Amino acid sequence: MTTGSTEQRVDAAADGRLDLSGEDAEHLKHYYEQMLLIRRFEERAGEMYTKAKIGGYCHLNLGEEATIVGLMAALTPDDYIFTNYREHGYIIARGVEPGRVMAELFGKQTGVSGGRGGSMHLFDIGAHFMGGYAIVGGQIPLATGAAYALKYQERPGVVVCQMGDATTNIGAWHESLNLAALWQLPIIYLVVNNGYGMGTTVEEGAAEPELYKRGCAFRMHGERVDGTDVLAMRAATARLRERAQAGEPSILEAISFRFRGHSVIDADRYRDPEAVKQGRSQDPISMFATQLLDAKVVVDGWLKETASQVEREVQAAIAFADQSPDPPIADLFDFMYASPAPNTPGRAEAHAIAQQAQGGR
Ligand SMILES: Cc1ncc(C[n+]2csc(CCOP(=O)(O)OP(=O)(O)O)c2C)c(N)n1
Ligand SMILES: [Mg+2]
Repeated sequence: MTTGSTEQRVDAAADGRLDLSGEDAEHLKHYYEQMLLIRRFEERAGEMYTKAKIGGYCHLNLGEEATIVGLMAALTPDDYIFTNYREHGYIIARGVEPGRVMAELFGKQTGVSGGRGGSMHLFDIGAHFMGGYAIVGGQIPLATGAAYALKYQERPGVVVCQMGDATTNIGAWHESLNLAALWQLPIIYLVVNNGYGMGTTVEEGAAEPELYKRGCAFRMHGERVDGTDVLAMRAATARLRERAQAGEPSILEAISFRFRGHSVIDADRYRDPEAVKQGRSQDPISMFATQLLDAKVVVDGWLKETASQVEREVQAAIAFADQSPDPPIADLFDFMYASPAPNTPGRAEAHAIAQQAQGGR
């Protein structure tokens, strides 16, 4: 049931021999803008972390822009998305304002999760963006349950459950795939293979390192796609989305490259600098720019203008986050439980606790 046929597409894209005839120029330009927006957003997020504007953990999508934008281009508003903690780009490409995302990273009240989640817990119900999970594999049973709900309630749409390569070694992955296949759920398991789970390579961690084949125990279809090629990614997602709608869940393995360390504080000493240089040279954004120029979809001036417009947009997102208020102390214990629990401190106690923490000031 698994297929290796997509490996041919990887080669074709790597050669840059992509056929753009029949493509809508406005769509192509939009993909480029979105990828650049994610790139600049992430670069600036890394910078804001070093300025201590962002606390906690922070993982960037640098190098994964084409995977994200290609994925979103093939989804509809009915679809639901669950991701791991490396998710800033996904929620932006899903249409949520970058300012609300940056504000969440800053822990501000105007953030998508009210400043309570931070980098790893982005959420927006209107966009059907269901998070942002810090526990490796935590999203997989939930996404599978959501796919079950869609089917049970006879609602339209499919679920995309994104994760990293190393996450396919977690027990919840195998349990969830079993049920998804058994119950013919409308779900795509997107595995972003960036070669590493922190400092451990795929080959060191997975007995079957060709991850798209790992569904064979459940007779689940799997495909591998070049995650640096936005159009190949869009096509693969569209194909597997159709299958999902017909009750055939699948695995989509996107081969990708992590431009920096695992998180913003990882010095990345375990990777060969030459391999990193080589990986970065396959930059999905500049490769797409070359394709657009070659096909005369855009001219140099448009690329420059787009670059400045994106800079401005990210700068505005930072300004918005900076100027936004912190969440009020009185709300500190809100949303801890879905319904009132006797041991939940109230607003007065929240104030007292906060004052005590601040040394009685
Ligand atoms: C259950 C659990 N175990 C360990 C960790 C620590 N941890 C955080 S990210 C990570 C690696 C995951 O790698 P991968 O799935 O390839 O995703 P990537 O970070 O490469 O996108 C680990 C082990 C965790 N967060 N949760
Ligand atoms: Mg990984």
